[in-house]
Amino acid sequence: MAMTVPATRLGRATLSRLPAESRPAVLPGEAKAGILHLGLGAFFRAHQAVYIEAAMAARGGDWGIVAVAPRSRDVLEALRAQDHLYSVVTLDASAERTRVLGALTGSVHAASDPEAVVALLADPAIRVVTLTVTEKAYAPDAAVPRLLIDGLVARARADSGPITVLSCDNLPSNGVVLGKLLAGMIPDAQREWFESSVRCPSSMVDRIVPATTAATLATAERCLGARDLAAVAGEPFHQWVIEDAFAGAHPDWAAAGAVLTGDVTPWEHLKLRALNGVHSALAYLGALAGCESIAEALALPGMADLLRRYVATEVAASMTPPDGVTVAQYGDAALERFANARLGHRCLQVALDGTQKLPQRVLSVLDSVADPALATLIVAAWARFAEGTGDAGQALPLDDPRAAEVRADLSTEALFGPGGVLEVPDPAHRRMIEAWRTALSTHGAADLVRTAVR
Ligand code: CS2
Repeated sequence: MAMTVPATRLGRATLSRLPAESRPAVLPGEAKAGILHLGLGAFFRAHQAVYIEAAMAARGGDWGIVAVAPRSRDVLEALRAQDHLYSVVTLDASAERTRVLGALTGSVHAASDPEAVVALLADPAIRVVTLTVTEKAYAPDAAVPRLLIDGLVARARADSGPITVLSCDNLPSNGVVLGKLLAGMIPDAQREWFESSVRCPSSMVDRIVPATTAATLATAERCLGARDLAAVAGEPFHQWVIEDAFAGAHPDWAAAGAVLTGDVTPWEHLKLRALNGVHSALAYLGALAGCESIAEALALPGMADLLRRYVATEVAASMTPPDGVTVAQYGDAALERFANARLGHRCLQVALDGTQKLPQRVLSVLDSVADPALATLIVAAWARFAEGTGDAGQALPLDDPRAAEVRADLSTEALFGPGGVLEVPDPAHRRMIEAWRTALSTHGAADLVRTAVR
């Protein structure tokens, strides 16, 4: 009788049996902790952790990462059972590679053990904090800023030295936003210390990292010969542009391929508008048309032309790109990345939290060009999506922190008028949104996309 032998779990004990190309660049225990990361999601594991490991491999330094899971325990438990080892599957259009990362040195569950996070922030060995906590966490009443403040107060009292707090979320001027938020919350007694010892550089992060699925875990297991329940998958492309404004020591990120610059703003605008905004367009129009994935949405007849037109005209007119970069070319490269069908990136994943994403991704364009013919279509697609059913009557979940307000009154005036959930100040623009909503309801997204750009 055939018996299936359960695969060994990834861990220190299995490292020597991994294929050579899958072994970590830094072995567990080789580096001591120097970074605290808040937000243990897939994006952090496939992006910042990879850069930090590469920086240590190239230049050494004690930059091991203690990762903090704010709420959910699943990934944390999986990592603990694997000596904090996990792998990144890189999904090329034609191949897949899997490599184990050795950058994590520990983990903390913030919801049940906030004191441990505070103690780490007060530890002089920790000199950098990185954050991936999503757009909605940048509010004074959110848990993470509160925790950061408690930790910074403890650090000031312990006189543990300067610290850099580096946001890696998709917000424009993310460092400025975070710095202002923390400055507004820091008690008077620690204000002077805060001003001299804490820096919040801005940064632009980029890598498409879809949610881990059973297929991701199966690929990792096939490549490693061991089971990894914390595996993540991402596209080959990755980029990190970091403002060169640190409080003290930090990893040699440039040695890992990151770009350090005096001003991240043009990179942030470019990425948020020409990549993320287009991503959101694909998510809403695609979901309405019944597409599962972003790659499928991009393959709808007329879609690529429409998005190319949008980037080359409206996005390009809304901003000045970084030196040496053309908005249209950057947009074309983004479309090529979205066409990677192996990613299986679900429209509904990108559609999450629209009220938190659209301002910087699309309203920023809509508000700064003379004729936002297509920016208004993207906003209309979101509103049509928020109505809750697609073109074939399929249910579309509105997963958004402001879902209740949105659903309370879905009229264009309520959503986008004065005091609306997403304000569009110009009444003429609101009329354009309304006209697109009518067209979307009448023809359906697929037909509209096919004929919108001629
Ligand atoms: C996406 C981003 O889910 C989304 O909203 O647009 O996560 C996108 O994949 C990354 O920003 C790419 O760097």
